[in-house]
Amino acid sequence: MEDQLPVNPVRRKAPNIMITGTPGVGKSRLCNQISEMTGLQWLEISKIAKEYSCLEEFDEVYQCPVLDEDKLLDGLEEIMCVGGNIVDYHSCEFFPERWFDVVFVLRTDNTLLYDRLVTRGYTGKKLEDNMDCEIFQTVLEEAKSSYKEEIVHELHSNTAEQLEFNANNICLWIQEWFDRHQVQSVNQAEVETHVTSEVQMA
Ligand code: DAT
Repeated sequence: MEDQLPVNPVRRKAPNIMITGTPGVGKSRLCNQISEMTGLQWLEISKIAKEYSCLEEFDEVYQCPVLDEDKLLDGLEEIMCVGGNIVDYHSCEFFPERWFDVVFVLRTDNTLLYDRLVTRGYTGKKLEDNMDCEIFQTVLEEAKSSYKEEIVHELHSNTAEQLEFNANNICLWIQEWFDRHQVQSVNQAEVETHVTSEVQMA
């Protein structure tokens, strides 16, 4: 019998994780924490788009620049193939499905989110649209229709305790990924590289 090709030939050195949700739900806080705990790379898409000139003209209605998605995706392809990235963005449907091992959608209660967005300086249509986005769970629906349902997880992000709980659970998920794929975690690999170079120097 002929050898069969593996169903998923993609071999990453570490998982790629998507953290998404309406602005203000706590993506940056969570990504920062997970990145510090695991050594995985936090990709803040809004910042990267700005730094690498992936923004087109300013949208006056939505009070934000329009993203050049193709340019951004081309620029990210290589590092996403290597793996070990935590992608942080308020939308997820335009990324290639094959990039991600798991997708977490953060959710925040309306009154809390309203206060966070007002504190951030959001007003008028921008505030209203973002509140509607959370109320109608737009990002969750988008994630469910863009990725396999079994890899999409909804997480509550209302309190500091929930932030800790989510960070710890995602770190556990990452460790299990390494165990399943029988590769070292990024931190372990870093420690060993350091030790090896010291040994070679001696
Ligand atoms: P995002 O990156 O989704 O826009 P953020 O991480 O900047 O959100 O957080 C927005 C604000 O809410 C910020 O002042 C920190 C606070 N915050 C985030 N997650 C929280 C949580 N789980 N509990 C309490 N406050 C939180």
